[in-house]
Parts: sequence; C-alpha cells; structure tokens
Amino acid sequence: MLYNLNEGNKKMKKIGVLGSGTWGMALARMLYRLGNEVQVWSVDFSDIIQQSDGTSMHKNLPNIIIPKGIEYTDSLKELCNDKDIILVVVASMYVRETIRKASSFIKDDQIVVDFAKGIESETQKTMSEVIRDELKSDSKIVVMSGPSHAEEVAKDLPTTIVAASDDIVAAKTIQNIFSSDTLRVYTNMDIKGVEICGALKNIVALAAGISAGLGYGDNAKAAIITRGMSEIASLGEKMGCVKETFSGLAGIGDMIVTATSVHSRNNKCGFMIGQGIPVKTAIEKVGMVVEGIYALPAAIKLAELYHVEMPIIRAVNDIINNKANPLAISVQLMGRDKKPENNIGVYDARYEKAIINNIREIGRGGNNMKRVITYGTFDLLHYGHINLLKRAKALGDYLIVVISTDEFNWNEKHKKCYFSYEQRKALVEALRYVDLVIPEESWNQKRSDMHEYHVDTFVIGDDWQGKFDFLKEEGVEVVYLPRTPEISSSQIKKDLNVSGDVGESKTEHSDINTDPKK
Ligand code: C2G
Repeated sequence: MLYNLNEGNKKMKKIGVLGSGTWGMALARMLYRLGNEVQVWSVDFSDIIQQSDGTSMHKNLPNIIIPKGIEYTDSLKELCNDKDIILVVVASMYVRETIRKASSFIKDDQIVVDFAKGIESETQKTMSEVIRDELKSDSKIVVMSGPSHAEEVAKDLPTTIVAASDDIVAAKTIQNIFSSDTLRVYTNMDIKGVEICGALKNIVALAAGISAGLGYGDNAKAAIITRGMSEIASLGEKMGCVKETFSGLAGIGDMIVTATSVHSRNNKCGFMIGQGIPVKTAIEKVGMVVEGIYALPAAIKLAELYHVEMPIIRAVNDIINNKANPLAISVQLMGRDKKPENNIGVYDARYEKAIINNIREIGRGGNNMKRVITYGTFDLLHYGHINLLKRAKALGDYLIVVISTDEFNWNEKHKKCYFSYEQRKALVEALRYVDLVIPEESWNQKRSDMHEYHVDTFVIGDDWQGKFDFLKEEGVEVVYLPRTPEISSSQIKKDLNVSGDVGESKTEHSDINTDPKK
C-alpha cells in the first residue's frame, strides 16, 4: 500500500501529464495513488490497453494496474486547462514541438516539470532551455532527474530523484507533491548540471552496453562508468555547473542505474551493437527511444565548444555515427597516452592532502581550529601569491592575511603599490582560502598579532627565510614556504613595460630589520 507521508500538509493537486509512455504512465499512476487528480495527454494511446473494469495497462508495464480514475485526452488545451502542474514526459526530440503547441494554454502560475532527458542536437540546449524557448508564459520550470527507472517506480520500489530548479520555491513545491514513502525527492539548484548529467549519462550507458556486447566484464563496465562520469563532470565544470551535482543522484546515481540495469534501453541497444548487430537494427529491436543516440551530436559539439577531452563519448560517436568497429575502438581507448587520474597540480595535491589530514585530525578529536597568519603586500595579485595563500590555508583551518598599508610600504619597504591598500584588501578577501584581512602598519606588530589573533602558525615565502624565527618565542610555529619561481609584481610591470619602483619587494631582504625589538 502506498502511504503518503505528508498526509497533513499536502493539498491535492490537478496534474497534467504530457506523454503516455512507460515513464508518463508510471508517474500518472503514482501521483494518482497519492490522491491527486491526473490527466494524461498523448497523440497515440495504442500502448495503453483498456481493461473491462475501467483500469488500464501499459504494454511495457505488464501486470501494473493503471487506476481507472486517471483521465485521458488528445487535446493539449484540455490537458493544460485548470491544472496546477504539467509534466513533460515525451521523448526529448518531441519536447520543443509539444511545448510549442501547448504554450498558448500554459499559464504563469502553472509549474512545468520536465522529465525528458536530452540535449537538442541543433542548439545544444537542455530540455528546460528548450521549454523556456517555447513557453509564452513565465511558468516556473523544474527538472526531475535521478536513478529512477519507470519500471521500478511503477512497482512502488524505493526510488530517489532530484527536483532541480533555479527557483527554490518551485523545487520545494514539486518536492512536496512527489514525496512519498517510496519516492524520496531532493532539491538541487544546479539545473544545468542536473540536465547535463541526465543527457550525457545515456551515452555512457551505450558504451557500457557495447562493452558487455563485446564480451567484456564488470571491470570494463566500472571503468566506463567511472571515466565516463569524469568526462561529464569535466564538461559540466567548464560549463559552470556545481561539482557536487556529478557525484549526486542525477550524476553518478543515474549513471549507475542506466549503465548497469536490464531496464536501460541505452544499455540494451549498446549490447546488441557490441555483438555486431547494425545500429539501426539494434534501435528497432529495442523498440523504444534510445536517448543516448540523440544526445551524441550535442555532446560532441559541447566537448568542442568547451575544449574538453571526452574519449568515451567520442568513441561511442565513432561507433554509432561513423561506423567504427567497436572492438577496434575499445583497443584504441585502452591504448591512449598515459595520464594522471585527475588534473590537480602539485600544489593542489599538497593542499588537498593537508586539508584532508587536518579534517581527519579534527575528526579524531585532535586539535581545534588551527589559525594561520601570513603577511605581505599582495600588489598586482598573481598566482605566486595565490599559491602561497592556498598552502598557508592548508596548514590550518583559518587564515589571517596581514596586508601592508600604503604608508607602511612607502616608509618601511620603500615601494609604492599599483593598487591601494583598500583595493589589495578587497582582492585578497575575495579568495576562498582567506578568512580575515587586517592591516600591516609596522614591523613590530607581529609579536602582539600572534597573541591578539591566537595564532598557531606563522607562514611566509622562503625569500624571508630565517627572518621571523623570533616568533617561535611567542609560541608560534614558523613556516617558510617555497616561493613560486618566475612570477612577481615587478616582473609583471617589467613585462608590461611600465617603469617605476612599484610592486614586489626584492627576493632577499638583508637590508631590513624585521624585529625592531633587537
Ligand atoms: N610570494 C611567493 N611567490 C611569489 C611572490 C610572492 O610565494 N612569486 C609570497 C611572498 O614570499 C610572501 C607573499 O607571497 O610570503 C606576499 O609577497 P609580497 O606581496 O611580495 O610580500 P612582501 O613584500 O614580501 O611583504 O612583513 C612581511 C612583509 O609584509 C612581506
């Protein structure tokens, strides 16, 4: 029995479902059984078998009773009329045309909920972008995506899904309407990331099917899923999507079910192609839309537009559209030039490791918040500064940056900055490694700073090697980090051919007394 967990605060809704396919009917059944009024639209109901008792059944959902209270119509006007939400559950290639025809009947206060996964070949637009193109109203759009095979939802098997929208109220409204004891809905604001995952994972699922069809095992399947997800995440990040989306339900979650499940059309189609069955024949044998094939042109185009290497996506494209031999392609993939698994640089690796160690340390009930401090001019902020600040932060949890004021620079360091103190402060404060910026007004403030800010570690570039060891007397760890070679503010000025003694101090400071106390 399907229990509605939110019995109390869930107002029943009037729901229109565009599309009477397997997914459309599984959703219609579920929403109806949750107490909503549901109407389904289609141009062709031939897959729905009416039963004598008024219930019906979908040919791809054998033994699943579709309740008789669900209404059916072939009129878009009737479907959209007087509904609270409208579900788009037609295949991706029909979304534009369907919404164009329905758009004059869709009102501003209706929420359009997209279930179609795909990217339009000609425009590389996602489904929500296609819907937005065709809507005449300001309706909110929510995209639903995740590890959610229709066949399992139709059997009320536990399922999770993401309701993605740039309008959190709309996402939460849909989350409330769809949530039940068999469907757990999470909201996600990264609609683009969710849609990129939803579309491109179908291509990786094709690859997984081809691999199995070639007789390869689980090792190959796991490799394809993992590296395929990595390709999609690389593209997504270049497109400005949120990294976490790719390790979430719409990302790796949906990838797992699509690339490994017997329900997956993409997997089934790929399997036959891997066995040597011609692409066209394989699609006909699947008998349903193979979304991965339709997503290929846009995926290839996006990879080019964003300059992202996507070897698995390209391999599938060569097999599907360029008649390449699957076996030859798989040998080619295995023989590619050797690579690191991920592309974080040396500094990043050290930084990430330090952060992880530090989190583990705190996790083991170890030391509390570790406070790190560093001093500098930070004029013409460049990657040498960033590397220093990133590594400084990695040594603790809270980074204080003490920036030389214009007066201090002029009087004590005999240099004039290109940017004023306020400008340099704003730039450094914008960095994700930095927690607090305060002014450096004199050489002798360091000793008192260590106590005033409860500092654990003092950090500075090794161009100051040994110059601040006296701070150990204040109970502080003193760390000199390797300076990033070849870059400095004065170098930048020289390269830009700008005169004047502005920017970085020299790379040694023997003439400066850094501890006036002595
Ligand atoms: N830095 C670096 N690599 C570079 C340039 C700078 O690691 N290519 C480091 C410096 O060693 C310093 C910090 O970035 O730790 C800031 O550099 P500057 O702005 O040049 O600071 P500086 O003029 O050295 O002032 O009281 C200490 C002084 O305020 C330090």
